[in-house]
Amino acid sequence: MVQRNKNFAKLQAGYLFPEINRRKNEFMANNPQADIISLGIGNTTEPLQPSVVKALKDAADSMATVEGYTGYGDEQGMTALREKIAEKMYSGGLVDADEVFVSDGAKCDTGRLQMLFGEDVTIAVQDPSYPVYVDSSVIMGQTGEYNKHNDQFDNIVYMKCTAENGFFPTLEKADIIYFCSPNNPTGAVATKEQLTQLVNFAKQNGSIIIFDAAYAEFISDPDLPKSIYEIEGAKEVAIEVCSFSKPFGYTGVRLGWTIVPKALKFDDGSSVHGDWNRIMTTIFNGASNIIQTATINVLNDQGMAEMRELVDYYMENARIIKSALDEYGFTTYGGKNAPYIWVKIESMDSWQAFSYILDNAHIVTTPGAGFGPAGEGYVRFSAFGHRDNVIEATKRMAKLKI
Ligand code: PGU
Repeated sequence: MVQRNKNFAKLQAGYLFPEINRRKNEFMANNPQADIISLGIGNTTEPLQPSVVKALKDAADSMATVEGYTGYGDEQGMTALREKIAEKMYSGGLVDADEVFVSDGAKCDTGRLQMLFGEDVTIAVQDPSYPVYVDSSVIMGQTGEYNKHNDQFDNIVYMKCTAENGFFPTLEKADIIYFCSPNNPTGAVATKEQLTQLVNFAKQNGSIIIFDAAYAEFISDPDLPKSIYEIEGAKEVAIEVCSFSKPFGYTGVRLGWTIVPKALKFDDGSSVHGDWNRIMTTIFNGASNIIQTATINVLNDQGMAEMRELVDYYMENARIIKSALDEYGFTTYGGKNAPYIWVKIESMDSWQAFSYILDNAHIVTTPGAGFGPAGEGYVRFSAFGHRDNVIEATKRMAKLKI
């Protein structure tokens, strides 16, 4: 018999979102008449925009011809797409095209990044944070055991992000620092000063930052940084993971990218870019050529304008949810330059609040504790629903007595 990867035994329960789905399905089985509204997982619901659909059809048609057919492509992504991403998603020459590695999404790259560092590094996460950072580092073997008394793994530094510190943590030493802005789940967006502090801290301590910018396009305030590379010196200390999932509605289409700057080095002077290239060429065979070709053809003024429409639609949902919850007396955070609303719950713990809201309003949310110990006492509302459902949900929220 083959020995199980011992790190799996350290993981607690299943991955957060399937676990929520399981509880939702259980509720539906017991309450078949209930009309459930999901404001839980951040999963897009609006159809693809017209230019995207046309570009996808054209790309598929092209594959039907001998001249247009392509098979395996460059593992790093099509050159034209890498150039377009550098040009359209990073203004002012912040990144070079050959620093852009196209992928099948930010989650997948976050997992693959574990391979870049191996099991001997220490990691720090914002607490609460997107659960993939902690779970994937547990699987890689970077952590010790889970401690029930504080809901923390040994060998992970949890940097608390609370209302008291404006959701920007006291920075703590670790080899790898995960940082997500706009933040999932708190909806907080780090200012230029805060990111400067982060970059300087990483420089002083020889850390590498993994900056998750999956929600960058949801920032409308021009003073807030969309990319870590807007901060001077960031290219020597940071990798940025990003995605078309949320702004283009590509959650099921699958396309993202990671920026690995050429200036980023390991302690022996070797190139992080070189090793990432080695990982991608060895275990990744490129994102779908149809999706890549289509996206090259929508990264223009028309396509970007349609992307803005989609983002504005979800941000109007966020405004509606936040203002309803505020009106009903809840303390809420986020929802302004981020598609998540982080809601304080005083009277019960966050899994109890999840069940209470599901039972009484038939709305699925995400319990804050699922994002880490400092998420206890909160629930997350996602703005990625259909407008009618969002409005109906806000009416039902009036009944919530928590
Ligand atoms: N990074 C962050 C911070 C995210 O919140 C998500 C999705 C991703 C990356 C995934 O990006 P892809 O490019 O689509 O891979 N978070 C959602 C969905 C749950 C999940 O497991 O990804 C959420 O509800 O938090």
